[in-house]
Amino acid sequence: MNTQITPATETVMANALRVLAMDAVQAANSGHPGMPMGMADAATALFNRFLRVDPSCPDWPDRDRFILSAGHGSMLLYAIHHLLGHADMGMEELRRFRQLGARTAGHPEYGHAAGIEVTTGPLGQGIATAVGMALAERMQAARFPGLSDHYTYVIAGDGCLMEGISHEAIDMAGHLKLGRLVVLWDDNRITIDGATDLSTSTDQGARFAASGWHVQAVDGHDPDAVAAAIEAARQDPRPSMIACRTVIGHGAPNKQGSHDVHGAPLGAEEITAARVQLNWPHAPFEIPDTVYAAWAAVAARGHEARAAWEARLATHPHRAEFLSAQAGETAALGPAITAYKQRLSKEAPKLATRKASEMALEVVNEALPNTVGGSADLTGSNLTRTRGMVAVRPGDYAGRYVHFGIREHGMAAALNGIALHGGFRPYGGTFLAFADYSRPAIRLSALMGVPVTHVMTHDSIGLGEDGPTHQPVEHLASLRAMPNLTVIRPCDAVETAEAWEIAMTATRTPTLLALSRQNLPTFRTRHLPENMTARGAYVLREPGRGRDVTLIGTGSEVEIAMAAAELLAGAGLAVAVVSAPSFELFAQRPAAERAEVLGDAPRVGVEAAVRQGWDLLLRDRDAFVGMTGFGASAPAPALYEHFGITPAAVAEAARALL
Ligand SMILES: Cc1ncc(C[n+]2csc(CCOP(=O)(O)OP(=O)(O)O)c2C)c(N)n1
Ligand SMILES: [Mg+2]
Repeated sequence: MNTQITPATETVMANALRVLAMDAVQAANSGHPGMPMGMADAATALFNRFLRVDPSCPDWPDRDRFILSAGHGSMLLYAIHHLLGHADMGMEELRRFRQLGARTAGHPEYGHAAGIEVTTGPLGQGIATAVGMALAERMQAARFPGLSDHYTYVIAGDGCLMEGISHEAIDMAGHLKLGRLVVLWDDNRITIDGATDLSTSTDQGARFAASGWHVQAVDGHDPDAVAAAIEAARQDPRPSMIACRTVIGHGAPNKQGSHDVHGAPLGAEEITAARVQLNWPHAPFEIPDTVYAAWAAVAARGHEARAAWEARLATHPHRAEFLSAQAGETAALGPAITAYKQRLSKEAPKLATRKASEMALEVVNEALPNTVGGSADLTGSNLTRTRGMVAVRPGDYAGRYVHFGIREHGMAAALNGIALHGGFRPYGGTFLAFADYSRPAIRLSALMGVPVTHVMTHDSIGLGEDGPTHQPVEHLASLRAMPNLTVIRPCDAVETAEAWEIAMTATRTPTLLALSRQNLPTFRTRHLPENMTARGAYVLREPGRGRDVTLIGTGSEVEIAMAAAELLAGAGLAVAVVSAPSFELFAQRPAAERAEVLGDAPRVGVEAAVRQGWDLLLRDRDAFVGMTGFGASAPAPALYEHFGITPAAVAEAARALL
């Protein structure tokens, strides 16, 4: 940097963001110029006066987090990163906005470029993920005093605040008193269809205040006012919402203030007019050195903050534990799980896999000090809280168990935020039927490759009397359809332990455990040190000689397949039973192994769910015993009889194939 250059004023710094956004959208002939142009002043005040980030080390643990919840305004983030000097965000990337292979995807994508803290775009996800980040910050501060002292800043739009998930997030953050969470609301009163009064009359300030937030309202184009509000927000012990009254597309003289600037290029004529209005004589993608100098000063301040933090870390008494948690160290887990499996195989307990999950979690939480658990108000059903797990409370974050409340979607997003923050390995529970309530956040964890664990109990009609509202039927199929999500439905306590080992050692994949309410015998009575569940499917019962038929089950229906095998064996048939806890893991195995496990003989699949997705395991000529519609309210054994998911039915289906 040429130190002779007098850095530009904040207004000019903000105008650089505006111009880059409108020029990149124009070049791409697609994108959203309105939000970046409207929030450029507030974002500049935030970065210039507060945000501590270091582009030379974008992932240092104590950096402030900046979440662009209004992900359609991605050019705001890319322009900031470019001006801050991020090595991977050169001007070429801005020129290639929205093109194949560019880091500048339509919406910010975690992992595509440094400093993108979370993938956003589905409105409301960012603010809800930020709640998890702000919680993780406090939890880390409680464990490592002096090493965690950062803020989580969010820019959210009208859309983020209209989405239902925002209610769960705001409620949770207010209750937990996450005072280092600061939300700048882009109060431009415009969405795609037009003015917000077309569709909402909510007093957002009153809504946030009712949930225990500190609320302010400012002119979003007055940097001093925005800065003063941020300063007050930082001092207040409550989470803060600052309503920044802005004009969407500010700087485009003929289009600003209208929904026309939300998501379409301004057009050459309007861009020329905006350049005049903003007093910006420079060509597209040309930034004066004075502007770079001003933004470089922001980066330099962050660099200093990081150096000071590194010095604190170097002499911190818990440096090793901090780094181990940060690295997601899991070396202690393998031996602990193996020893536990050995005990299980010997004792062969008859347990619901949700109970087996609790027992496995005892081992996991003992071996891994950085796990954080929770449930959406179903702790006693999901069995997610192990002995000695202290609850996180408002203002006291030393615990490791979170009462997420009846907020499945907010919980799933917060789990993403805790994992993205770093230092923790989070899991959370609910009923499998309510996975749909969490689904958009599960999808984002899969898209981002964030290893959170979803503990989903009551995984079939086997839950019984609560009836079809609570009985998942299509959920396994729909979750298996999601790329990069490992769904595991273990059949007994040993597979459940193996499933937890897989979940807790995953690095780029979320895991969903589907667990039974009803008791199941232990089938894996011969101890195998290998994690067989990691194979996805394997032969549980050998046929003894050349197979006549292969029965394939998952979870609680492995018991049914095993009983059917005995019936058929009694009639002189050679029957193999394959346990298939995870279709995704099986699909990743070599073709030869898959062929050997499945064999050439006729196959019958059995699962108390719809058949969709079973084509990985079954051919057209094979049979399936399962569900074709919704369940019913009755004791579980009566339901299995009623829906014909029984050993006799499976044996009959097999005989019909022979
Ligand atoms: C969950 C979800 N629903 C719908 C959309 C499509 N969408 C993108 S931006 C937008 C309007 C958002 O309005 P606002 O947050 O006020 O943004 P502004 O127009 O002010 O930039 C909509 C409906 C989306 N991205 N995510
Ligand atoms: Mg808006």
